[in-house]
Amino acid sequence: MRNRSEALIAIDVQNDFCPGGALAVPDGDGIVPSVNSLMADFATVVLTQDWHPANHSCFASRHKGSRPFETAEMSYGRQVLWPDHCIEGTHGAAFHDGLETARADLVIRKGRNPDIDSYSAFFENDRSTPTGLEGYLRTRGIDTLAFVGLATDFCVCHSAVDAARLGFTVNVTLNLCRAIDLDGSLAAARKCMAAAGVEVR
Ligand code: VGL
Ligand code: ZN
Repeated sequence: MRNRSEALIAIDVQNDFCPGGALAVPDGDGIVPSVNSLMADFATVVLTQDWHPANHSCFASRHKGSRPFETAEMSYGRQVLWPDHCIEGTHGAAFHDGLETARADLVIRKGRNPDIDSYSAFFENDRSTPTGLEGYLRTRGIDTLAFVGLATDFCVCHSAVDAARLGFTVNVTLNLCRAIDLDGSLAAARKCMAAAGVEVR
């Protein structure tokens, strides 16, 4: 029986996060068949899409003398500088071809503000500007969220932790996620999720 109070949220299963993409996550595409199968267990399926304007301030290319994967101090705190990725409307920003997007009830795009990155599906990286996803879920009576997707240690982790902070019951299925793992970021993400009360399985 599909429980109407539960939603599956698949984070950023996009070409740029898959092998060959601009910010490829090792084996990112390996999760696609299992994510598709899992959709059948949920009454509500939400897909997120990292969807940046070409001049986004999280791109190392916008910071003179900086290289991808270095960090920079932003108005909202320290931020990793990324290779240009998921630029709105490009092939890299499109969902992986194998993902069953037709099944989605909602597609939410994030990272639209050129001045603030947005790892989380709920809040931009200032941790306070909402995307509107919380309202969508609450008005539909959804209180339990299952997260899968890319990347474990950035967008999945931030989304899951924010969801828990907002009072949702949250789980993350690690074998349906893949990580970037930058300087121990995967271990840090696991700790952060556990501390926030996210069930990591
Ligand atoms: C992501 C880095 C930059 C992600 C998005 O989806 O985890 N990571 N933008
Ligand atoms: Zn991004």
